[in-house]
Amino acid sequence: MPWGSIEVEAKFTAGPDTEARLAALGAALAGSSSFRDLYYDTPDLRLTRADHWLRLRQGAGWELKCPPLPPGGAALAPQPPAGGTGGVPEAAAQEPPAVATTYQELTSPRAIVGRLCGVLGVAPAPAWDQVPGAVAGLGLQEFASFGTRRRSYRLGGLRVDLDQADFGYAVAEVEALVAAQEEVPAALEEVLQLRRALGQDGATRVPGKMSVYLQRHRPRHYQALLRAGVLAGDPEPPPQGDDAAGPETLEKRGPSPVMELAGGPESEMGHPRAGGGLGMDGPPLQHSAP
Ligand code: V4E
Repeated sequence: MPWGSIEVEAKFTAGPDTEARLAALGAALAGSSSFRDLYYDTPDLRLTRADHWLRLRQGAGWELKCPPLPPGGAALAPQPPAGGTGGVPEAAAQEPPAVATTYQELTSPRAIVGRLCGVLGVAPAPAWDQVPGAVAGLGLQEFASFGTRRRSYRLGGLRVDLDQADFGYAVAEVEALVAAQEEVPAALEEVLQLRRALGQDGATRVPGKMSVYLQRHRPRHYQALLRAGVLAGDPEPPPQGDDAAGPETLEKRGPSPVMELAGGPESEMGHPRAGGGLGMDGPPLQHSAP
C-alpha cells in the first residue's frame, strides 16, 4: 500500500462491562501496551488546522494521520481545512458531526514528508529524506505529549482499543484498516455495528484523546481548530477515576503562556509535558502478551 492504510474508526466510552461484552462477542485480547505520543505542528498551526496530525509514537516511529486523498488524486497542493468532516467521506460529512472518522495513516518517511510539504506549500529539500530532517527544516514544534495505556482486542477484521491517557481521560475505539477508499463504506458499517453491540448508542459522539488534551491544556489551539471546523466542539467529558486530576505537572501549572504571532493565529507551542502520572516514563513502548 504505497500511501499507507486507511483507518475507519469510531470512539466510544467503555464501561465496567465492556471487556466482558467483548469476550461474549468472541473478541480476543491481543495485548497491552504503553506508549507516548509527541505531536508536531507549525507555530501558526497550519498542519492541524488542515486536519493533519504528525506524531512520533515512541517505540513505533513517525506517523501522519490525514484525510485520504481523493481517488486517483495524488496532488499535494496546499489544502483547505477539513471543514468539519474529520476526514469522513463527503456524503457522510453533513451536520451533525459524524461519530466515525476516516483517516489515512502514513508511515513511510517519503509519503509523510511529501504530504507535509504539500500542505505547507513548500518543495521538499534533499536533506528531508527522513522525517526529523523535515521537522527541523519546516520549523515544526511539539505541541502535545502524552502517554497512553492501551488494551487491544481483535474481533474478525476489527480492532478495539481501550485507552487510558495519563492526563486523566479514558476513551475506547473500534477500528478497521482498509486498503482502498471503496472499502470504506462496508468498514464503516461494521465499525458502527460493533460500537452499538458494545453499548454505545448510535448518535453519541465521544471525543478523542487529543480533543480533550487540547481543550484542557491548549485551549487556544483547541479554539483555533473549532474555528477551522477540524474539531467539533465536544463538551468537556466529566472527570474519570482516580487520576481525574491529571498529572501533577500539568494540572498545577495549567496551560503554558501562549505566544501571539503578529497578525496571525495564536500559537500554542511551548507547553508543559504531560506524563509521569501513570509511570509511563520507562521504556517507551512495551507490549505484553494477554
Ligand atoms: C486524527 C485526529 C487526531 C490524531 C489522533 O488520532 P486518534 O485516533 O484520536 O489517536 P489514537 O491515539 O487513538 O491513534 P491510533 O493509535 O488509533 O492510530 S487528533 C484529532 N483527529 C481528528 C479526529 C476528529 N476530528 N474527530 C474524532 C472523533 N477523532 C479524531
